[in-house]
Amino acid sequence: MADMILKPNEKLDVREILKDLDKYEPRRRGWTWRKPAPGLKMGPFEYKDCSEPLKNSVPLPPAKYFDNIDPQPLPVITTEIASGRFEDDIRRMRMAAWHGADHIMVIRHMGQSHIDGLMEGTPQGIGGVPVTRKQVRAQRKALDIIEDEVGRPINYHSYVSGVAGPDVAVMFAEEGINGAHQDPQYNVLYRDINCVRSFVDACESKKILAWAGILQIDGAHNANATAREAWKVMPELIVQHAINSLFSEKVGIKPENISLSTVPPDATPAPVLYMDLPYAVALRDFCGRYKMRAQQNTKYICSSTREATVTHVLDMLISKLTSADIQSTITPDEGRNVPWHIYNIEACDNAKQTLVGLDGLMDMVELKKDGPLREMAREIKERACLFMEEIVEVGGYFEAVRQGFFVDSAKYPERNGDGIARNPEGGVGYGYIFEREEDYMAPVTAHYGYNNVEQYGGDPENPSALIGGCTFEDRSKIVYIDELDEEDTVNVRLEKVKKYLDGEALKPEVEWCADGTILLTMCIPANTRTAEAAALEIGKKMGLDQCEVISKEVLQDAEGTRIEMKGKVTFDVDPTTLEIPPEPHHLDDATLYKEFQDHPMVVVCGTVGEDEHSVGLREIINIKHGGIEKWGIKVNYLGTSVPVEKLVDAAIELNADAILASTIISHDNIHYKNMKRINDLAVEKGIRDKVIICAGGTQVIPEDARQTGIDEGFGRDSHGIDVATFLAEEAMRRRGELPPREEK
Ligand code: Z97
Repeated sequence: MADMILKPNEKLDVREILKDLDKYEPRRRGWTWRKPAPGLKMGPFEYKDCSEPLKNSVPLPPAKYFDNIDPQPLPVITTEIASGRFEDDIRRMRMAAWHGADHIMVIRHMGQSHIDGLMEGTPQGIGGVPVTRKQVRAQRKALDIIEDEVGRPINYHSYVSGVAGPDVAVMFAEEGINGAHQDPQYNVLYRDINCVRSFVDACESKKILAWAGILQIDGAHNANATAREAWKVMPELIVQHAINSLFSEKVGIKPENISLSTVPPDATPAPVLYMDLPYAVALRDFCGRYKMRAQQNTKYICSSTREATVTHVLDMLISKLTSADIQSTITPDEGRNVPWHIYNIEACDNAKQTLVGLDGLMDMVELKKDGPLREMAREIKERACLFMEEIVEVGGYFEAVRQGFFVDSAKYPERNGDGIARNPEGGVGYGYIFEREEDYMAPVTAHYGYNNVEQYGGDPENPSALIGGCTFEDRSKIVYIDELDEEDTVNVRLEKVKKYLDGEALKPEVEWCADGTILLTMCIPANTRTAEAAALEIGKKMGLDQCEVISKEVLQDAEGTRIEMKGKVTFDVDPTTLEIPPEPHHLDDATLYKEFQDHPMVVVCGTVGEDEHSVGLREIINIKHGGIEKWGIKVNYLGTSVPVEKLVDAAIELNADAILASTIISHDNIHYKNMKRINDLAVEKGIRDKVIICAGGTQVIPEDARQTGIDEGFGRDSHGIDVATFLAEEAMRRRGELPPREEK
């Protein structure tokens, strides 16, 4: 169905995705893992536990030193997207896929759990996207195209929770969704949806997830994110994981399609590894037959991207030590509520960098079989068992919920009495559970429990045959509703930003096309309150709209504050008026090394005339900042205030291949006069054909320098690589290996 083929240098046009969406059919069902590639060789390296590489991707920044290789770690990498507009999220998905994400979670619009049916159309959301058939279909279709582009299947994911859980599950199965959160405990504890209703609905939902091969992720991480003293919830987290996993298995989901949403419960300054590693080990001891989807700690995340990144990396060390199957990436969005493109991408890169950096670790280290790790893990498991036993003792889960067992801030078996208590005879949806009639019959596939098809001459193995197949077998029965609200639709929104989509105007964006938001980082030498006010004033003076400080970090109470501030630009940029300078022409390192090895080059250089400046020339020649000696050029530095005659004589004496004259002083055009003099002297002394002559300095204009007769001039912002490239190419030209330059 994906007949659209993306070109890497062309934008993905969401309007194309929306065409014929009513006819779209998903190309597969179920979850896809990465393909392991043990012993993978890429560039100069060999990897122990990476997966098959991508066809198209953006490698990590240092890859430029290693043949641009982009090894992909073994765990699936999740990115969570929550901008509120699905059409903009699609472009973000493409960026994320290029940075290695193959599990795209769309976060639901705030409070969708309480909507008691399927939503239709494409309304705009807050805190996430309203999940609808059209939105899901458009994103799955876009991902088909994106996965073809990057060369690896991408899993698409959202939530089967809330009052309409089973309806959503059916829609997800129909639309080829690959992963979903499903955990009735989430409904009960965080959304006050009736317990019995939530568990009954979960049976139906899980049965459907099982049929569709959807990977199920639970909701236990929410206990950590909600608890007042979250480092104490480890036993409860295990209990919650266990309840949902075993329940799911009993309903029919295969253990390999059950994934736990694990989270290291602490954050530094707690000694996180010492506390969280035993927890991770304990969880695997009990739930080892399920998959582990590791999420970084979100309870304690703050607005510092640096802090969030370190937490993420420490948490990923635990993922590595305990072999997580999926690595989620959230990073600072959750901490400062800026769900921006760049943070999804940064987080994917953080995961890739960390996990590839830790490649092969477990071949060299192992977790100790005794000592504090195992003792602490054992203690956590004992507490979890006691917790579970007490649930049974009081009469079961519903009674335990009534008594507020969950999300209590004490370390079990202590209790502070501040847990979330719910009434099994109350909550949203209470009173809407009806026993099935004797002759109840639902001719549908993947139905939970009593279905009674025999009474109607049907086959219990294939109940929907009675009606010639349900929507799972016969897609023509799916009712596709395009839009309900005329105003709040994707078409209206796209029309508003048409000139930006069509490339007629440019505006910065962080989450929505042409939202105009930019981020400024500044250090204000004042305390935080003054610094914040000053930052806002700076934003106003810069002409920005809606400035808001999103992060403040004290450098020192009196000396300074680091501020990150967002604001909106109020203008467009016309791309046709942009002056885009040509890309600097540089030879690569390998070519330069080879050139100067095969054809050794000797250079004499100095600052000429009566000019004592030396810094510029030093930068051009010294290896420290990439000067020309780096590639093997032999440099003879004559010093400052060198008479031009001396430079030319030295070139003769040392049999040099090139002269480099540095010149800063420019009154009376002395710099060009000196260049002309060097050229004339070289001609007079008969070496002009042999030597390449270059001159550089802040006032040098290359064209004017060439007019003096020398070969090249280098102005402001020139570096060793510019000079080395020129010397190499000029030498090649003189040997006849390159055509002569066109203009002189
Ligand atoms: C994660 N960062 O990666 P509504 N069901 C479950 C959930 O956890 C959630 C919903 C439903 C986290 C995601 C958001 N989680 C954080 C188990 C939300 C959302 O908002 O109640 O409509 O559904 O898992």
